[in-house]
Amino acid sequence: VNNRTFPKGFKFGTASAAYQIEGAWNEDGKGENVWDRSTHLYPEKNSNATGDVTSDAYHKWEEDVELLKGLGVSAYRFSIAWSRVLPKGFANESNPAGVTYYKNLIAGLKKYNIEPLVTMHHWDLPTALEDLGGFLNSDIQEWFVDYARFLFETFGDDVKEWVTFNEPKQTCDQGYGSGVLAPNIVSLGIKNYICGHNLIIAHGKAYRLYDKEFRAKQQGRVTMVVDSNWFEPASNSTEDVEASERSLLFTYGWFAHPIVYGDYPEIMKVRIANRSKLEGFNSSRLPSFTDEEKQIINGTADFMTVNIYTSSVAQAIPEPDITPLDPKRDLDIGAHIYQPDDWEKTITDWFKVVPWGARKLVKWISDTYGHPEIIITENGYHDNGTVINDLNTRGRYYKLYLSNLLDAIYYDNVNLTGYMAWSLTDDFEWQYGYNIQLGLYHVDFSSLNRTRTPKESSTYYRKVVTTSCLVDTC
Ligand code: GCO
Repeated sequence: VNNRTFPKGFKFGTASAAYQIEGAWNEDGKGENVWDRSTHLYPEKNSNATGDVTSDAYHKWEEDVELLKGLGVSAYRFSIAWSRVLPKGFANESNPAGVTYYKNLIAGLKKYNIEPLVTMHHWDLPTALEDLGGFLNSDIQEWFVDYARFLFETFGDDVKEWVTFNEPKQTCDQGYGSGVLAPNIVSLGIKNYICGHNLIIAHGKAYRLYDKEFRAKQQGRVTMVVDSNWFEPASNSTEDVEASERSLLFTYGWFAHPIVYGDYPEIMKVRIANRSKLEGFNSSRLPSFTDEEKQIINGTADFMTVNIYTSSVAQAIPEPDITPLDPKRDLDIGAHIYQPDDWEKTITDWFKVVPWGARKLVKWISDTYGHPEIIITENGYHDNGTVINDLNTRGRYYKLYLSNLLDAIYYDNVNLTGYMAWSLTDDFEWQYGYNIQLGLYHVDFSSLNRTRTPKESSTYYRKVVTTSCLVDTC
């Protein structure tokens, strides 16, 4: 084995999410979710686009499974749309057609020995539950456990890798903080923390349910998918190095610390409590876990994950005045977070190509959480969706990121066991609609049958997957 070859058994796959690819938003008994509602009610918040049809995977899943087979991947990460299987969110009323859809998909994958890695919630909460307060209502903990039980019972004999929630930071910060994502509630610094709190406990309770009633028989694993940038210190001053660490703890640690160690990072608790006091709140804006809750959530990740696309710089700022929370200058974190102009950019502000950041981030996760098994659950490159000859852009991005991840495996001793490229096909990209795309396969959204065309990057990825190697001679 040379150091450009992925270890034996390394899992390559691709990732997707129900609302982004399925379409069929109101077909065969599916209930409405918060994304259906947001795109229909607030087109201006969603680039005037909807996921009503998108890449139409609901009807074209067989073709997509063939594409996966063609890539040679051993895993496929997808999500179940809660409101497709439980139209009103509650487990007492299920939708047989929705169940059949996922049963067929799972069977189709297994026929080709492609392992399903299933996300239970990828942002598409049923509106029936949102109308009761969604993630702001602590009852979500029980709604979610009932949903999880339904999924374990219905699919658990075939699904061995479960993800409870995808990118809770975005669900909460953007869904209940900045309001950029559905359900578009604006309450930065307050409701986003309440959302996160309920979500973490919901995760913990679902994990305990699996332990108690399903694990012995089904022998699967349960985790959460957490996203983060790497935050490079602006300088090697102690202050900037600390600002970088704080940024990681407020981003990745917000969710990872509770599910690994049973509580929020100390620095988060201290900073938010102090600031809340100065702001005149009579308790911290960050809720605290009871002892019983701590026990429920402690140790509830069977393996760790990370979605990484890009990196930022973190710079210490003087302890700020108490002014309205500004997402650009995150006062709770106490850092100025930015992406330098001279980093390689793509077509959006959001995104710089920073391959070395991926290596540093997985090393940080490994060091911070006791050398766990880690799977990259999303990584990918976006452009405006018209580029088929993407070998030197998307293909290059994959090569550079994978190369840095190999360095993490061989030189930093990180126990990285899998990698899911985002995404198999072009899709609905949330607030960007169809203006940015990340697929290995192009989708013609103007054609009735949503024709898929391989991009050059799919050929590149196939080569990596089938040889496990990044260079020509391994
Ligand atoms: C997530 C991600 C994906 C996006 C991807 C590319 O929530 O897991 O946001 O759904 O499509 O990050 O933008």
